[in-house]
Amino acid sequence: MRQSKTLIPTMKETPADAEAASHQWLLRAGYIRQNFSGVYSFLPLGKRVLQKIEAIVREEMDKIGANEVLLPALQSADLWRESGRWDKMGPELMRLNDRHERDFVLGPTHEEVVTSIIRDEVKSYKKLPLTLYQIQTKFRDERRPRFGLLRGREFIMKDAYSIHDSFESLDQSYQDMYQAYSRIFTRVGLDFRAVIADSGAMGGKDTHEFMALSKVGEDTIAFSDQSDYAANIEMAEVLDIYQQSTESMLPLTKVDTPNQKTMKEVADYLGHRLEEGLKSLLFKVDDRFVLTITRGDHEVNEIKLRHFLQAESVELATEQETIDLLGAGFGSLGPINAPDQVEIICDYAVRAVANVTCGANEQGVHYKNVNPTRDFPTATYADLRFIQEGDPSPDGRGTIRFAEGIEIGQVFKLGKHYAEKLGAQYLNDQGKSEAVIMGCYGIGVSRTMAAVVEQYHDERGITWPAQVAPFQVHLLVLNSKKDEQRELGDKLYEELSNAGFEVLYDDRHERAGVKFADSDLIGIPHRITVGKLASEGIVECKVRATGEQIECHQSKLVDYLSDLLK
Ligand code: 9G3
Repeated sequence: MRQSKTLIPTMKETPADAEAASHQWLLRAGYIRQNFSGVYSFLPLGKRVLQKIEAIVREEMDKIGANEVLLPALQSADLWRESGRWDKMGPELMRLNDRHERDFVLGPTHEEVVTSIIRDEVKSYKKLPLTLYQIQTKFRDERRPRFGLLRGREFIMKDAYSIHDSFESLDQSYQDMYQAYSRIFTRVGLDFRAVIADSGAMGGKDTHEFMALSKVGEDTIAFSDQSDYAANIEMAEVLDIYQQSTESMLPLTKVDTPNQKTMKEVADYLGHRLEEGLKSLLFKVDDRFVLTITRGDHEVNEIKLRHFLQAESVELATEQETIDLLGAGFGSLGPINAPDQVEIICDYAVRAVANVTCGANEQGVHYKNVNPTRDFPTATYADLRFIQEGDPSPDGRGTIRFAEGIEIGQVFKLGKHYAEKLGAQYLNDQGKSEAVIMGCYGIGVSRTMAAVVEQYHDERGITWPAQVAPFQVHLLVLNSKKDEQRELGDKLYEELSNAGFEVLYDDRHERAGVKFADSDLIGIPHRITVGKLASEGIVECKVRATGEQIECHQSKLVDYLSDLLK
């Protein structure tokens, strides 16, 4: 491609509202442009990178027997009414009407569409297992689109759906997809982890998220420093291996703690460490109230609470509900003499403490010398707290560390959820009608492109790994007014292209400084510069990522590049 004939609008300055590195560089290097909040255009270089990533995805999907399809972005609301998600989803679901005032959605995902196709076209176990995938635009009306392609309102996803007549068959596809995802993200050049995750509203039990490590990631990963254990912090399990206190139990005593609201204030007022106090939070879980008790230095993990209670919804009770039920506000809650209808659930760490403090369910009054097994013996115990750095890894090997990650992929075991909702039945080998079993698997393709830039850039611009770079070679002629330079440039452009290299040719009438700066921004792995030594047939070859450069005679160029790129 000749730069004089394409569109690569580089920018000298960093756009003010671009915080994430990938957002800044993709804008400055002319890969994308924002149309409006959360919606982007991919310009020629951006489109080429997308195609490289999509090609790797397609190769790996086809290798595991997935069949590519293209499903409509425009989906009938009727399907979403059948699945129950028309009412369940909030403002994130893009809805619209056609000229006949019929309801539609712009697809944020395609479980309903796929299940409706299977319902109509797959009636026998002989057709199973079957995996379909597409690479297609998705629409989600994010409340706060941010970080450019990392969280857009219109983005490109590869979404796959596997259909089975048994859970063993689903497990096989899940493993196949899991391995294919590992190959894809490795080939794309990302430093990533597959982490145990929460299936959220999707139902089903097993799910893993693929996380590209990056400071700008919105997810926190808990991983072991001595094994391959890794989990989204929402799911990371905490072992019940606490040292039981040997203190003898002291008599329960009430103490006044006027105007002490937070755990810290109470601990300081009563002169004890944070972990020598108990934190009580009242939750509304589906239609009942639950009081959770954790050590003062731990945080309740609501996802774990929801899983433990197998509940649909978990939310903190309002202060008014708390006062009405327990007789005190947030700062003075406790498990002692709580009303019988309030279920008390403690994190495992609570069972090991002795002579601690907790609220007395009277405003500004606390208990001290609280001993859980004596003072609230009916409590149940569970793994309720968020894991913390330094905790032992749940697999018993190593210690937990945290890292930020960008979720670039997710694999789910859906089970029969959608088939039952939409009536996708098949006849099994006994002639009995059964609901199909499904798995679903997503990769954020445009988000992956941004994740690569997050991991591959320096202070001058992008440093693409060769396998997803928009071109392999950036050919610069420094002074196109000089015949010998322009002629050698044209000759090399033709020669390298004929040799099968993807070449971006900077044939513009621009100063050398502009060309070098743009080349650093754009980040193509290998730069060939035709300059003063053109008359001797000598060009400069520079590796963008490392800065190393050599002079090379034009006759050796194809071999030099072949060694580097093939
Ligand atoms: C919606 C809206 C947003 C959503 C969903 C539905 C996320 C929704 C989860 C999934 C699950 C898998 C297939 C590919 C892999 C991920 N955000 N999810 O279902 F209506 Cl507005 O999309 N789908």
